[in-house]
Amino acid sequence: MSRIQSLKARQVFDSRGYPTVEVEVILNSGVSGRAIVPSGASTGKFEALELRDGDPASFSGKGVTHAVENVNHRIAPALIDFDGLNQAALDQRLVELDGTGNKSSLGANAILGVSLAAARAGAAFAGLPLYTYLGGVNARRLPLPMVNILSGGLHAGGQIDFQDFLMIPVGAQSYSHALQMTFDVYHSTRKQIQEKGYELPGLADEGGFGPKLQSNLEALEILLEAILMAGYSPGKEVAIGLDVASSHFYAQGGYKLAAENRMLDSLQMAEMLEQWVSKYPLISIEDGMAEEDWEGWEILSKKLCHKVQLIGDDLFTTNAARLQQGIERGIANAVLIKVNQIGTLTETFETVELARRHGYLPVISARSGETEDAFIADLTVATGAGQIKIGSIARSSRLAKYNRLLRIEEELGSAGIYQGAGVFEVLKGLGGS
Ligand code: 2PG
Ligand code: MG
Repeated sequence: MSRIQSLKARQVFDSRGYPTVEVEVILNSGVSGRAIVPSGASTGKFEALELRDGDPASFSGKGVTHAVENVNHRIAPALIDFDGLNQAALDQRLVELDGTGNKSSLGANAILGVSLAAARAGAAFAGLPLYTYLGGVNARRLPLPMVNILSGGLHAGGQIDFQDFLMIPVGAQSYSHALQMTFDVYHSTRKQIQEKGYELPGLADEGGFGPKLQSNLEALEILLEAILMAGYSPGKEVAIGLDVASSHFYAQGGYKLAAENRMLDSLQMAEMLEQWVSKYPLISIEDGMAEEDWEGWEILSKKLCHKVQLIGDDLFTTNAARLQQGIERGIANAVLIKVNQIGTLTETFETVELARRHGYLPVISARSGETEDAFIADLTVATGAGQIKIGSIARSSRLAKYNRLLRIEEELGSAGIYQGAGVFEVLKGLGGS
C-alpha cells in the first residue's frame, strides 16, 4: 500500500521568475506528496549539479525540461513499486541511478524533487505531520531564526559586496516572539534607510532591503541603528549575523570590495571581520572566506571560532565529505544545510548528523530562489537543528516557511521546545554560555 504507483514532474516557477522542478509522488493507497525544488544565485562550486536546459531560445536557457523528462522517463520507471516509506533506500537508488559524483546525469533538481515528494507522500501515508514523520516523536524544537534585513552581493544587484546583514533575535522567548522582534527591526530599518536619504529600490531576492550604500560597514551601522530605534538592546536582545558570501568576490588570491574600491588579502579580511566582531554585536559570520581559500578559513577560524558562529556554506555545500575535511582542519564551527546543494534528503540528514557528532551547529537554510514549498520548516523541526535562515519577512516564498513554523509552534503547544540563543552554548564563549 505504501508502494509508489506513479511519479510525475512538471516545470513550475520560482520567486525570481525562473523555471524549477515540481514532483508529485502517488502511492498505491492513493495518498500523494508534492515538492518544489529551490535554486541558488550565489551557488557554491561544489554543489550538486542543477540541470538547466541551456537553450537560449527558451527561458533564456533556464528551462528545466530535461530534468523534468529525467524524472518522468528515467526515474519513474526505476521507482514504480518501490516502497515510498523507505526513504534511505529510495535516495540510495536515486544516487545509483544517477551514477555520477555530483548528480550531473539526472540533475540534482530532478533527484531532489523526487526525494522530497516521496517524503511528503510517506508522511501522508503515515498520517503524520512531516516533521514528526521525518524526525520522530521527539522532534519538537523550534528554531532561532536569523533574518535577512539588508542585502547586497548577487541578491541585490551588487550594490555592496557582502550578501546578507541579518538580525538574530537572541532575546526572544519563543519562535513567535522572535518574529515579532523581527517585525520591529525590519520596519525600523526601512525608516533608517529613508531618513538617511537613500532611495529604496524594490526588495532584494530574499525580501530584504538593498539600497546603494557607500560601504559594507554602512549596512552594518544602519542595522545597528535600526535595532536601537526599535528599542532593543544590541547583542542582548538582537544580535547581528553576516553572510559575506565571499567566494563571489574572491579572485587571484584576494577579496575585491568593489563598493569600496579596495582589495584585501585573506589576513586583512580576517582582521577586518575580527575588528567588526570586537566593535559590533556580531555573533555569526557565514562564508567569511571563499570556498577555495582554506588557508584563509584557518586564519579566520583561529581568530574567531571561540567568539562567534562561523558558518560554512559555499565551503561545505552540505556535503559530508567536505564537512569532514573542515572538521579535520579545525575550520568553521557551523554548517549551512541546503537540501539542493547535496540533492537527497538522506544525504542532508547525514551531513547534519556529522556536524552534531563534532560539535558543529547545523543551520537549515532556504535558497535565494524559493517557492511556496515550506519543506525546510518541517525539516528544521525534524532535525532539531535549532537555527533557520529563510530570508526576510516579506515575500510569500519566505513567509510560507515562517508561517508554517508558526503553525507547528501552535500545534506543539507546551510540548514545543524553544532554546533560542541557547543553541550557541556548545560554542563556548558565545550566546547563552
Ligand atoms: C546563501 C543563500 C541563501 P543562494 O548564500 O546562503 O541566502 O543564497 O541561495 O543564492 O546561494
Ligand atoms: Mg551563504
